[in-house]
Amino acid sequence: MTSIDTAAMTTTLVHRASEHDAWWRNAVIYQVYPRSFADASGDGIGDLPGITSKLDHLARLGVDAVWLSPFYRSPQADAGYDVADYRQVDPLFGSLEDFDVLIERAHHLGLRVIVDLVPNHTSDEHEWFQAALASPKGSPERARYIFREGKGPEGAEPPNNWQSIFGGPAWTRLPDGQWYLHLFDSKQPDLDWTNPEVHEEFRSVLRFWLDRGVDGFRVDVAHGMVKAEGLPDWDGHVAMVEGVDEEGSTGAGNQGPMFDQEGVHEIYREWRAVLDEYEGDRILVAEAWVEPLSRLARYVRPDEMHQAFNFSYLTTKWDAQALRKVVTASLVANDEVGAPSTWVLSNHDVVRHPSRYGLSDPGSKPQGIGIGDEQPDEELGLRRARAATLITLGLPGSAYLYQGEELGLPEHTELDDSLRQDPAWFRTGHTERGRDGCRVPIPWDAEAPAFGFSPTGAAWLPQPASWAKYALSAQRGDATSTYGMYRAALRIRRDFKLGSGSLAWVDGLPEATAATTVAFVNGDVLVLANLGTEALPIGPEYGLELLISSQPLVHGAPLPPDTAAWFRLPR
Ligand code: TEU
Repeated sequence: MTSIDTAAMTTTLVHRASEHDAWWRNAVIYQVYPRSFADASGDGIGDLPGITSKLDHLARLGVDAVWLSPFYRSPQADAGYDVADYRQVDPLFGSLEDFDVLIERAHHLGLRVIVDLVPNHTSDEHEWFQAALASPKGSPERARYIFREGKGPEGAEPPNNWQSIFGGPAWTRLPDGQWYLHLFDSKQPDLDWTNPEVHEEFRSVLRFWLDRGVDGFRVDVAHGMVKAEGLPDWDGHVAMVEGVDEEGSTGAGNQGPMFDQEGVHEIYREWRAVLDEYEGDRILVAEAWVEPLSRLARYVRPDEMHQAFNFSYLTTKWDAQALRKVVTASLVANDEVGAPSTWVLSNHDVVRHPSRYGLSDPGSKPQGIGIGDEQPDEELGLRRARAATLITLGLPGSAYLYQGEELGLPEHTELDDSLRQDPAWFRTGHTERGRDGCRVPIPWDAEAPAFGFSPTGAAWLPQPASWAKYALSAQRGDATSTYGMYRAALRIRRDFKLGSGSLAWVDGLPEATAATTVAFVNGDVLVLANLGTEALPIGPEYGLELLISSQPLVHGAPLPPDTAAWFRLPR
């Protein structure tokens, strides 16, 4: 078989190197899920002092910023995505003073800090909702939420047929007969974004955190805040963990009268103006499950948000051609509006990518994995995940990492159902396993109780015994470990300025391998990934210098299946 001949290589340029140097355009941002990162208090739930104690780990890893999932006062009906007070830290996680210490330490280490903003809904325990319950129909207190009369005799049926994303109806009835809308749990009533008071309040919340020094906000359900006028019926249903359809959609797009309405863009323009009043480059990142990518790009137009998670990329299967297609579409769509692409493979809502890639349909997106479900092939999944990471970090743009992926952590797929806490598990009548499996506390120390997550050995979800090998302590100092690979990749990415680089696909690969190879050039670096089942020959004579590989690789030897590598191109 002919090998890859870089001398004869032709390429198709789809994205030019960026001339902008704002930090967020090429930043690697690490998601911390506070309840599962590090527990300083010993109650089994991670907290802000725990995070502060591990910031040096993140600095050493080489990321640029940290995004913290919600730590605000909350009854924790959806692990903090049900906020009762947007300006207070929940005692579970610490205090505002703890937050100040965290951000000061992070900035000292050169790490920026992004916090989560949950504007689609509040907790039902928020003082606004409590006031709405205590006030009559038609009152200004109720006008902050979406209260409606029901249909049918005595209004006993919900105002429309919308389903909650967590399952069950999206409406709950009060004793006085009115119904309120909740796209998620009944303890998460949706705000009415046609009400100027809601706008005013959230501008003020933004200022509260900007004044405390945050570098930006990840905006929860950024595609859902405005609903179509009249709240028309819709027969579709969006599940929390959407399956991937075979029609070409990756499953990242949410349609329906509650998603991607024009009005959301006005909100982001308003917020952008607030951020622009502040010094430093403060950013907004959209959690918007919107397809196609050209629609998603509208969230990152110059006067709106800075970044939008690329869920189309996350939901793409382990398939070289599909990856090439989605990467091209992403870069083209974002270039149209002058925004970077924001690559992501895992977060607190999806099955961890090593486990997704270890399924018989690799990269498919299950609604959680439980003991009765197909169990991923752990070794194969990790092998592919490591290759996927080198593809991702080799792409120009920004990238998000989810805590634990630098350890190669799989999903906990054998969690006892009795321990599950995800509202989706309960609201679907135990048909969707939900997201607990990707939220299990991080193993830091193979020898310590709860693998060093907490000083007492307490952990709100148990870690599998097999996680000892993933602990940081078991990987540190080992260059071939997943942790070692991430550190090296982040360093090389920085040295070669890959984040602000270009992308040109390599054409004319040997026919037998073209369909199963991801091959692109970013600046001086050739990124090669073999997703096929045969080794991919690389001509040693062409002077490719191996920079890093996802599996041990001998110089000039063929690239094994499910392996990626970065090479420096000869000058
Ligand atoms: O998730 C929202 C979310 O993922 C859905 O909006 C999405 O449309 C769909 O499920 C994907 O097909 C965010 C948080 O990340 C999550 O943890 C919260 O539970 C949720 O919002 C409610 O705040």
